[in-house]
Amino acid sequence: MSGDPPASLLRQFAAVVGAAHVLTGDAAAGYAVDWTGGFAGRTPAVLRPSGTEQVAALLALCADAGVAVVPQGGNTGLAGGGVPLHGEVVLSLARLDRLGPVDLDAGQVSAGAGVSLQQVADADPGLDLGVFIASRHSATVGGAVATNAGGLRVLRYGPMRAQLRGIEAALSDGTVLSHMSGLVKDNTGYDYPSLLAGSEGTLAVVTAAQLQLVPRLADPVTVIVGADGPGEVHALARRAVREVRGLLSAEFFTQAGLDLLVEHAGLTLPLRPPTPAYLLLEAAGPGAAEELAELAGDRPAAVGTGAAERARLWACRERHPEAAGFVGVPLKLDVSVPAARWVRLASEVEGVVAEADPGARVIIYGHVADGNLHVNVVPGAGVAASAREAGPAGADGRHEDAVFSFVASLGGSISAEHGIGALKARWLPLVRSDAERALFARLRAAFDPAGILNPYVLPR
Ligand code: 2HG
Ligand code: ZN
Repeated sequence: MSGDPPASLLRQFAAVVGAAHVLTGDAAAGYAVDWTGGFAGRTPAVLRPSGTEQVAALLALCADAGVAVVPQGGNTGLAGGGVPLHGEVVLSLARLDRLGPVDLDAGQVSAGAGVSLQQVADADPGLDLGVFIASRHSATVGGAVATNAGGLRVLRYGPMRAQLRGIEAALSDGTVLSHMSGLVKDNTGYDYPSLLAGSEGTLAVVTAAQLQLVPRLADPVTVIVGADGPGEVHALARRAVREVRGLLSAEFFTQAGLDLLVEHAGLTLPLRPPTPAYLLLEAAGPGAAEELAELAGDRPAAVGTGAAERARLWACRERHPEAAGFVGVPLKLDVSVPAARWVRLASEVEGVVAEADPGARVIIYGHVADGNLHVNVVPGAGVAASAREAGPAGADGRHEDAVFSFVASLGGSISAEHGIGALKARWLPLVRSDAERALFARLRAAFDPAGILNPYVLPR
């Protein structure tokens, strides 16, 4: 169907969720833009179901009417996959907020799609969620599964997919799939929970997940070590992975990002004098402090043990996603390469962007032990002006062309964590073959024959 859904369909939606939970006009506007301001669309209606059956019923109505749907969780995504850029109906999962009792035998909990990651982490004082991301207070279970969120502890616990022990989801024809058994070992057929992780709302709508929790670690130690550049950061991180037994995080950032945060967000420098690059390491357990100190050697370092001091150090890294936003609307490119090529990526990417747009500002940071680099680009003045009209996240594609081609030449991925979304669909052929994309399309047709689920995310 083209155009907005007719009033009769809106009435049918209201009959499922109640009129108060079909938002239109100004009440819907906040759901049509992401927090960076880089993705702004419009939606004729936001639907706010309170349970899985309602989700399924709404999807069936949309499928019958041929109305496209964008599922939305905490709206903290960074690739535009949760924003109605083509006038889709928004299906907000925020009210699916039931957090089950913790199963202490299994160390697991079931959580509705709308439960925040922080609520899962707080479910039991002795347990924690292995996925730890800066947006954890707003980001929700459904969105984190759908995008296979990564974050700051992937080197230790893996991404969201690795925490999944079961899933409940609704297909676009109104079928509810539920496999929430929590079994660690379960070879009874296709692992579709794993397939839904990272599917970006294109196969089914995740309504709940059974999540494995991890032991809560007492007294982590955080260290920021100063380094002369990506080469030293990478060498130190590689040693840390081998030598620091309780390592949880190995994060990279540079003075360029820090300068913006000091100027605009009131952060204080972790080290004086400043150094060109930084490695933040966090570890817990016996010997953590000694092993981190040994690793830092006589390099400049700041150590945090108490909560306040650790938070101060972490802010230097965790607030980096905001840094480029102080000088413009950033393109958020999120790439990874094989470990041995990370130093080339981190050292050369700025030059690669400059060739495409000499006026661009580039801020890099990321998860060095995962081969992951976040490249935040604020296009140069001339480019930015045309950008706003040109579409989501600005610019005309030259920055993506440059960075993604470089990454592909290094054998890397154009999305390490955030997904393909609306931002990167056209560059997927750089990293996925015709045969792979044809398989994606067949999977998609099998799950969503009506073609209504996030139709503009990942090419069909
Ligand atoms: C992070 O690692 C997130 O901080 C966000 O993945 C990265 O905003 C970004 O580009
Ligand atoms: Zn990240």
